[in-house]
Amino acid sequence: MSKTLTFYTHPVSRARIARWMLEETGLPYEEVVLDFGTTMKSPDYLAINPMGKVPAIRHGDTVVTENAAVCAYLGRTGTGQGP
Ligand SMILES: N[C@@H](CCC(=O)N[C@@H](CS)C(=O)NCC(=O)O)C(=O)O
Repeated sequence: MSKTLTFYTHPVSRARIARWMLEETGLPYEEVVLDFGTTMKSPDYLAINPMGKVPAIRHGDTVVTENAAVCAYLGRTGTGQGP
């Protein structure tokens, strides 16, 4: 069974870099849109990214934050070289 890939984002943010990589991989993903200062700082989201920033992704039990790390992770995963 494939792992669920969730993308935490805001449309007007640097998370568009991670979205570009998501689209490049072609992997199916779910999107969660967060608002600055409210849901981005909620306890639920801070449990995913303690910085309270976007982007972040969750892939199964793996959470990755920071655009560079997200792109590197997706680059490996999208080509079958990742976990
Ligand atoms: N170094 C991080 C920067 C992430 C970042 O600063 N994201 C902004 C949006 S462009 C954010 O979530 N800001 C929310 C806040 O600071 O409260 C990355 O490249 O992913």
